Amino acid sequence: MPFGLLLSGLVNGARVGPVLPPAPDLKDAYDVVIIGGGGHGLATAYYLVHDWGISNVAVLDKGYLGGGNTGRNTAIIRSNYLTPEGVRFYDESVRLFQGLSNELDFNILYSERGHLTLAHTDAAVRTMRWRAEVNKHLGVDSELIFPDEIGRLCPELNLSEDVRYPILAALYHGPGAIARHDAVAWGYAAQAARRGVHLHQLTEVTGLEIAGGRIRAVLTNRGRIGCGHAIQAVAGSSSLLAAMAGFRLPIRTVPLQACVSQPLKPFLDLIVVSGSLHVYVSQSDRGELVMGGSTDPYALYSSRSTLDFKESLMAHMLELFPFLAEVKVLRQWAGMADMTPDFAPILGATPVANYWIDAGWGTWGFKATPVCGKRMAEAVGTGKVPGVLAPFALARFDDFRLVGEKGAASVGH
Ligand code: FAD
Ligand code: PYC
Repeated sequence: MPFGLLLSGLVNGARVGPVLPPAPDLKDAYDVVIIGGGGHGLATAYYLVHDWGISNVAVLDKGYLGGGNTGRNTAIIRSNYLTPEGVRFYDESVRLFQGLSNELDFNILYSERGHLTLAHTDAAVRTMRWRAEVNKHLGVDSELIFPDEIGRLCPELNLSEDVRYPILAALYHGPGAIARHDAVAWGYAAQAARRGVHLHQLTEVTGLEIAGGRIRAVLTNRGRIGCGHAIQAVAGSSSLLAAMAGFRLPIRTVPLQACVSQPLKPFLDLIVVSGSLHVYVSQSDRGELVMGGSTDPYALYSSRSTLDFKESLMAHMLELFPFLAEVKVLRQWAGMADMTPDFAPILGATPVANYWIDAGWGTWGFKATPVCGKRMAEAVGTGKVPGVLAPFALARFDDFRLVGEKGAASVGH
């Protein structure tokens, strides 16, 4: 229980939630400049000061804090990945998430639901079994279950064999959870600011000053800011920032859309995912169904939403939950997903000294917010990339050491 929340329940007039201090004056230079005020940038700022005592830090965002993919995702948190590298990494993040309301003294509405990934083909059953075995080997709670057990866990699912893609089995992952995504950004922002980090919104990085192979300054719409280190954590804009730094990323930016229904009486405890039907859905505390599907099939730097997405997602939703036919979609939106070829992130050092990267988050990076923040801060604080980040180095694309996670993506492609 976050202490602040308890206090606000017991003491009349007690302040609730994070209040950000007014933006301080922009300094000429900082020890560390973080480009991107999404969850990843803000978490890194928090752990830099909390774990390493580095407080001369600025977070710059061209828009508002949490206004990128952090405020646009479907907030699914899980560690049931396919590769040992991925499982270890996301498991650390789930553990950090479990204690985050207390750590940030702010209720992020963390809600452990259980996560069901449906398999409709023999190939999918094989991949789910594979994931279950890797997960169990690393101490992560996952198992392959079959229609009887699926029906007990989620009686609302259409388990008929007389449909286009009958459900053959599922990967069940008990620790699967959701959280209030904005609260994660606000909680990290407030705690970082309280410890002296400068948060500058409406501050766009337009260029980078590099000399002698090392980052010296970031150039912004508000002028030049010198820095000892810079970290780019800009998700959909990752390739644009890397181009300013003079290197290329194996990333395509594509839109990913989502929507919510009107509020319904609670009926869905679990998070349900079908990669084959391109559906993931959970029910929020407000009763809305939070739903998403596959990425748009073309590269685009745009966050517009389309009728085509809504129509195809609803068709697939109704295959799984036919009784929802009369339910209305309340609102729809999109984010920009920075997709890598192996569906794993790009973390750590870059060809430019003291210029660090946190990118390649595609459709899967919200759940990694705490572990990225903590371990990227450690990399900057110690000058050494921690072991849990090492497999995700940019250099893996030169060395043919990919971390193939496509089989663990919730989103069909
Ligand atoms: P963002 O939150 O995008 O922050 C980057 C920030 O950088 C932005 O605020 C932007 O304004 C700023 N910026 C960009 N360029 C500049 C510049 N030049 N100067 C200054 N600032 C700049 N992941 C999951 O784990 N589970 C899910 O269920 C899930 N569902 C998703 C559903 C949708 C519809 C989408 C779009 C994504 C989903 N994701 C999910 C992915 C997840 O949202 C992202 O991977 C994650 O939020 C990335 O966080 P971030 O902090 O790196 O980036
Ligand atoms: O990574 O679990 C995930 C996810 C779900 C929806 C989008 N991404």
